[in-house]
Amino acid sequence: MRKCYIPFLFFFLISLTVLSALEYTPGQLIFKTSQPLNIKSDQTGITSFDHWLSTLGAHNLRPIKGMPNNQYFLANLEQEPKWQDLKEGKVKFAGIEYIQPNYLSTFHTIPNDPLFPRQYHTIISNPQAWDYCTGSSTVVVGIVDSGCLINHPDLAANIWVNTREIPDNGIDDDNNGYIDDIYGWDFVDAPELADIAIGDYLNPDNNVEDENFHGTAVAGIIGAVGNNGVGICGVNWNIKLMIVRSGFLTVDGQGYLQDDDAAAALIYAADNGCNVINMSWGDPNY
Ligand SMILES: [Ca+2]
Ligand SMILES: [Ca+2]
Ligand SMILES: [Ca+2]
Ligand SMILES: [Ca+2]
Repeated sequence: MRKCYIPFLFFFLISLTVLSALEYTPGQLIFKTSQPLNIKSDQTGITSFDHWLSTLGAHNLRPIKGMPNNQYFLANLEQEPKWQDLKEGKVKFAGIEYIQPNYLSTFHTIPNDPLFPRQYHTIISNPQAWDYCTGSSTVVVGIVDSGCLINHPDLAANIWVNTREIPDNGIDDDNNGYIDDIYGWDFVDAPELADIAIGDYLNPDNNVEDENFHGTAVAGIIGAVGNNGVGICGVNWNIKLMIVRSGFLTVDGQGYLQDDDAAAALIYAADNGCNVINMSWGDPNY
């Protein structure tokens, strides 16, 4: 009987070892320049920095989506730099403000116990607050997370809709740089993590559907429709939830958010009218 458990335990431990080891995206770095610049043929024009990049086999240098002023860039690498030396300032370049890994954040834990929402309402005294206010549809909260089940019966009425965009016509009607972004945008672009990622982790697009349900749970806590006889009641009964997907599912049922995708998502949320942005994720290492 005992033997039966060994392969499962082994698999579990292997999964933990592989996944817990990932603090950042292998084979990538992010850098910020002191001045705006244009990348040409994978060259920044800063000679010493370009030389250092070439020793790492850097390629596909590109600006991070949505970040301002052409100062934030991502590069793919054939070889990892000595991150400790960079951290300690032993390696630095004039014209480069910082160099960092493309860190991976993990979703904050939300228990799956069905009565948890009732507990937190009591803990933060929501019923008393609801005597004064139950939310407002003029307030837009950005849910930068794993996406959301936007047709969920207890969420649909509170999902933000981009009224300046005409759906499904293949045109960026509001000229914000994103085509048919009716419910927000999916910024997940993580081909480097193909070994552990599953589902929709490759192509940024207007599909903000949630695959590990973390974002849906977060959206529900913040703004499930209240007093409608359905499901739970959000802290806000009435609010607009802008879904900005930047995290994906991994084989262990958890997930990650890459810094470059999360940064682009935050910029989108701020530029498109969020009053508040929620980020229920992070990394205990920094
Ligand atoms: Ca648009
Ligand atoms: Ca359109
Ligand atoms: Ca990415
Ligand atoms: Ca409800």
